Amino acid sequence: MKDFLTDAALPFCKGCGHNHVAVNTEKALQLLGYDPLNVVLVTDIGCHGIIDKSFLTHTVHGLHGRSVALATGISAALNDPGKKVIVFIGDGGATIGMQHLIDAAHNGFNMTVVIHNNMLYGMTGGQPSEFTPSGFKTPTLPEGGTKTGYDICKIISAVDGVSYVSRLEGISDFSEPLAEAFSRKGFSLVEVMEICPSYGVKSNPGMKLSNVVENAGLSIKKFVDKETEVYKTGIKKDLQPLFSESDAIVTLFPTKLEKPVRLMLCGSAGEGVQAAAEFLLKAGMTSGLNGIKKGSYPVTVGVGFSAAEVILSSEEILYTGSPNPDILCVTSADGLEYARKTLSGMKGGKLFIDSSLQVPETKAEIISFPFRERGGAKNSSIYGIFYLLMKTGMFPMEALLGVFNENKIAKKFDVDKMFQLLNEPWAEGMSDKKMTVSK
Ligand SMILES: Cc1ncc(C[n+]2csc(CCOP(=O)(O)OP(=O)(O)O)c2C)c(N)n1
Ligand code: SF4
Repeated sequence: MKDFLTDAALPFCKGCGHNHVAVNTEKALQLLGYDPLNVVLVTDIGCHGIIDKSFLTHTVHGLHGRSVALATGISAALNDPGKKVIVFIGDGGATIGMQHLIDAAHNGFNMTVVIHNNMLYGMTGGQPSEFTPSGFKTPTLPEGGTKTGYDICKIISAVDGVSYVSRLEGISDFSEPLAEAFSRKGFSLVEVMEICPSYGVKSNPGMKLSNVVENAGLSIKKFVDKETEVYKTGIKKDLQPLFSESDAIVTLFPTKLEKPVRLMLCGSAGEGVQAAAEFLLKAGMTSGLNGIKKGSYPVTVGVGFSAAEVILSSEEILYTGSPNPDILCVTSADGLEYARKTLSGMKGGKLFIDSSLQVPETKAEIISFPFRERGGAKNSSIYGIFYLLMKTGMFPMEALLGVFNENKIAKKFDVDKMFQLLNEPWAEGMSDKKMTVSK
C-alpha cells in the first residue's frame, strides 16, 4: 500500500476531528489504489490546512475561502480524470467561499471537497461560523448560537451539476464513504461533522457529537449520488506560441561583470521607473547576462511610488529577492519614502539620489545628481539609468543605447541633450551610436 502521510505526528490537538479526516483520507486513497503523485490536495486557511506538510501528495495552500477556486483552476488545467483533486476546507472557509463551492458544483468541476465542520473557527480561537448550530456555544458566543447553521449538504444538493453529496460523523473508520466520494466523476462533496476539543468541547462541556448533530437537525446520509456532466476544458487548436524566435535576445556586447548586481530604482508613478528598469534589464541581457525584473507599486497605479528591482548576473539567478541592493537609484520623494527601509539595511553599495532630496543616513556611497532638474520629472528615471551605467560600467553603454533607441519613448527623447546634461566628458559622441539590438 502506498503511503500518503509522512511518519511525522499529525499537527493537530489531541482528539481533534481533523486527525480522523487525514487518516481516513489516506485509507480511502489506498483503497482506490491512487499513486500519491496523481493526487493534488488543496487546503484552505485554518487548523485543517496545516495538514499539507504531512501529505506526500502534491499540496497547495490557498487563501481563506478560496481553496475551491484554486482547485477549480487546477482541475481545469489538469483536465485529466486520472488525477484526483481534493479540497480540505473548514466550515469557516466554506462560509467565506460559499460562492466558489456553488460555482464549482454547478459547473461539475472534477474534484472532491471535504468540509471539516467543527462548527467554529478553530485556528483563530473559536469564533462562530455560519455553520454554528443554534445553542452551540463558542468562546466568543458563550450564550450559544441563536440561528440554525447552514445545512451545506442541502444547499449543494440543490445545485444542478453536482454528482455526489454526503454528510457523515467523523468518528471511527469512514474511509469507505470517503472513497466513494473520491471515486465519483465531477463534483463531489463530503461534510465531515467533527469536534474541536480545544474550543468546542470546552465551551460545551459533556457534549457528544451525535447529540449536537441531531439537535441541529442535520441528517447523516447520502444526499446525492448521480451521473452528471463533468466539466471539460476546451482545448484551443492552432494557438500561436507565446514566444517566437524573433523575440529572442541575442548577446551583442561583452561584459566584465563578475558578481551578480542587484539594482533597485525608486521613483514616482508616471516617471518611467518600470520602463527604465526594463531598458536596464534588456541591455544587460544583450550583454550576455541573465536578468530578472520585479515591479512594485500601489494598486492605484497612477499615483504614489513606483519601484523596480533588477538583478543582472553572469550566473543563473536562483534567488530573485534584493533585500540589500548593490545599487539604489532614487529619483523622487515618493521613491525615497519607499526606499527608506531598504536604505537603512544597506551595508555598502551605491546610492544614486536626486539632488533635491535630503539624503538619509546610510552606509552606501552617496552620488547625488539633479535628475529631475536636468531630465524633468517624466524622464528622471531614464536619466538615472544612463547616469548610473556611466558611473558603474556594468556593461557597455552601447547596449543600453541600443535597447533604448529601439523603444518608442526614444522617438520623443533628445539623447544628445541628455548626454550633454549628464555633463560627462566620457559621454561625448555616445548619441551617434544609433545601434539596434534585435535579431
Ligand atoms: C479572508 C480571511 N479572513 C479571515 C482570516 C483569519 N482566519 C484565519 S484562520 C480562520 C478560521 C478558520 O476556521 P475554519 O475555516 O473553520 O478552519 P479550522 O481552523 O476550524 O480548521 C480565520 C477567520 C483569514 N486568514 N483570511
Ligand atoms: S484548535 Fe481545535 S480545530 Fe484547531 S487543531 Fe486544536 S482541536 Fe483542532
